[in-house]
Amino acid sequence: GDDDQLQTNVVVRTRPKTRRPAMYKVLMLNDDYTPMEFVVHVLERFFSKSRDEATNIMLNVHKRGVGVCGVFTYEVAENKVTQVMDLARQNQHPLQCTIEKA
Ligand code: TYC
Repeated sequence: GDDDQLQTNVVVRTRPKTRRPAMYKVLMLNDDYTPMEFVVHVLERFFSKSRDEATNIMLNVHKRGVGVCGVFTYEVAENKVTQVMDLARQNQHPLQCTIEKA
């Protein structure tokens, strides 16, 4: 009837198709020149670590060569790396950090 002709063939999903985003680790790399205090500052400022946490992470990176600063979506992880590298460059430190899929 008239009502059928008004049908628009739209299917409504009753179970929302949500996907968790892929997560990425931000890794801090050791070097021989960046001051320990600068690395601690970076971990406090950009990764919201307490002074104790930041010191532990920094010392781990110093001893083992690499450490995880945090795990984020790709966009946030990229932003963290850019912020860290910009501040390191401004202060003429060779500090490097990078992203790895979690
Ligand atoms: N190895 C540096 C030093 O002895 C300290 C350091 C720690 C540098 C962690 C970078 O990601 C780093 N001054």
